[in-house]
Amino acid sequence: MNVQTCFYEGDSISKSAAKYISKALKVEVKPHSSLNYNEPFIFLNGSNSYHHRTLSFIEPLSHVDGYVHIDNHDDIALFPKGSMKVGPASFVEFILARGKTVIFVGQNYWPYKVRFKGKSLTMLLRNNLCRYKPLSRVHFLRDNETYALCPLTTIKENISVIAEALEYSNIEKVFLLDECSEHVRLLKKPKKIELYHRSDLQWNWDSSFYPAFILKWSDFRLNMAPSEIYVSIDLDVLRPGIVECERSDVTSILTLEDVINAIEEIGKRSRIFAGDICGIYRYHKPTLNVIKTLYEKLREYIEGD
Ligand SMILES: [Mn+2]
Repeated sequence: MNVQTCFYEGDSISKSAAKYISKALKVEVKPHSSLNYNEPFIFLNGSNSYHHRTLSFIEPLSHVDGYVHIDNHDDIALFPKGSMKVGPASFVEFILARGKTVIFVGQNYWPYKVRFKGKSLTMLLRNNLCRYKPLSRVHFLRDNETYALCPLTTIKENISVIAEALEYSNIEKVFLLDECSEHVRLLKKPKKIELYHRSDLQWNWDSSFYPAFILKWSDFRLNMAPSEIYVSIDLDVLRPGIVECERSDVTSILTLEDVINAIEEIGKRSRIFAGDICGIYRYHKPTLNVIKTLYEKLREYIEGD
C-alpha cells in the first residue's frame, strides 16, 4: 500500500524532519498541500505548539472513527477559563465533537499520589471533565488503572459528568465525597456509585483541590475498538531526557518502548490509516532518531500485510 509522507509547507523544522526520514529510509516526501486523503499517510509535524494541525488532517477522513492521542496532555481546554478556540492544548475537544472515539495513551499531567481506601494510587487532577464531550467516547489505554479526580472548586461545573459516567461502560466506578452527595439527586443508588468520607482519602496537597468525585476508567476492551484509527504522537509523552521537546513535562512517564507497544496494541485491534508525529523544535539528532523509529512503526502498521 502506498503510504505518503508529508511535511507542513512553510514550517522549516517539519521539513527538516521529513528530509531526515527521506534520506535515512529512502522514501519520498511531499508538502501537505499535495496530500491525497484517499490514501494513507504519515505527517511529520513540527513543534508541539502546532499539534492542533492534526485536526485538519483528520477532518477529511470520514471513514476513520478512532483517534489515538499519544501525549502527556489531553489537549482539551481547562475549565473554567480555557479557550473555546482550536489550539495545541484544546483541539482534541474538536476531534471528539467530530464524532471520533478518542483513546488516550500516556496522559499523566497533574498526577496526585494519594492513599485511597487503603490503596496507594495516582489520580489525575482534571478540572475539565465536563469538556470530555461525550465522556462515553473517551478511553485510556493504560497498564495501570486510570483515575481522574474533579476538585471541590469545580464541582458545580462538572456535576453533569457524574450522570454521564453512571450511564456508560467506559467508566467502571464513580466515587463521590459524601459531603457532595446533595449535588447528585439519584432516585435509586446505582451500584457504580460509591460514597467516600474524608477519612477514606489521605490528601497531602492543596485543600482546594480535594477531590469532590473520582472517576475510574474501565480497561479499554477489544469490543470497544474502532475500525479505523488515526494515531497522533506528541514527543512530550516521553520521559524527560529521551528527546528535546518544546513543551516537555517532568510528569511524562513513557519510554520509547512503551509508545511502540501502544502502537502495536492499537494496530492489532484496529486498522491504522494515518498518523502524525510532533514535538521537535530544532534539529537534534537523537530526537530525529526517535522520530524515525516511531515513523517506521507507524508505517509497518499502516502498510499491514
Ligand atoms: Mn500535544
